[in-house]
Amino acid sequence: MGFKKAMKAWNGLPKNPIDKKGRAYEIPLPESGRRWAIGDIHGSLESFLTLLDRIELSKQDQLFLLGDLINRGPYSALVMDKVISLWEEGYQVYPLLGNHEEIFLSTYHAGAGEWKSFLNRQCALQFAQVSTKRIAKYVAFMEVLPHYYRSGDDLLVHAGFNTACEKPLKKWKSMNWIRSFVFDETALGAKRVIHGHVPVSRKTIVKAIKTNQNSLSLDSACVRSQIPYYGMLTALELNSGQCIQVKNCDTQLAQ
Ligand SMILES: [Mn+2]
Repeated sequence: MGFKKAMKAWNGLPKNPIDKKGRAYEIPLPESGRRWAIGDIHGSLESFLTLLDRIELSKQDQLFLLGDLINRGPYSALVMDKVISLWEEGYQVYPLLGNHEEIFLSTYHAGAGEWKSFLNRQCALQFAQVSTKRIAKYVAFMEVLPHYYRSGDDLLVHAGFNTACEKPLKKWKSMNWIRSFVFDETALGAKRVIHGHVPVSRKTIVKAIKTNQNSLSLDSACVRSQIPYYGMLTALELNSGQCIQVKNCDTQLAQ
């Protein structure tokens, strides 16, 4: 079976998406495992691998990745390979589409000229070094990624929800791009929103968890290690509130 077909048949996602086009899924709570969410990885492979070690991920656990797996950091292609292999090995991995995956897909489909200029960009260097077959695999993978997951009382999304409009759960574009939003339990039908996209310091994240904030960014700007209190990759366990953060440990510098 080709990769694209395999992705479509992947049984890790429930058969009935919330949205008929597969842009949103309800993920049943795990029977015994934990629910980890990790913020924007942005091509920081070594930090991601270190964090996976630290949380001791098991196949009983669920792992939500909040989007922006790629660009900026040095190892975008290898991060894609790692996430896909976790998925193929049977880990319960639930990645989201971020605005950087959205840009990757739209550029790929925009034609050879656009794609070539993307590959010339500093942030996409690693994609220029891999085969077109591997790129096609990333495209197939990204194309099935949803805009949000519902898990118990939590919503997981890359950027947030536009609660200023009437149906925030149908404003797909905002979910990838919004910079700030007002949490609204009634409009969202959830008690908490876990998102990335908006960089916050490690202290802000820890404080937000401690004070039970109902909207929470886990993007601790992993590739911005030159800024004090940034340059971390964050994992949050959604049931217990346990938060594990690792410092960026890439052996190559961010682009
Ligand atoms: Mn983003």
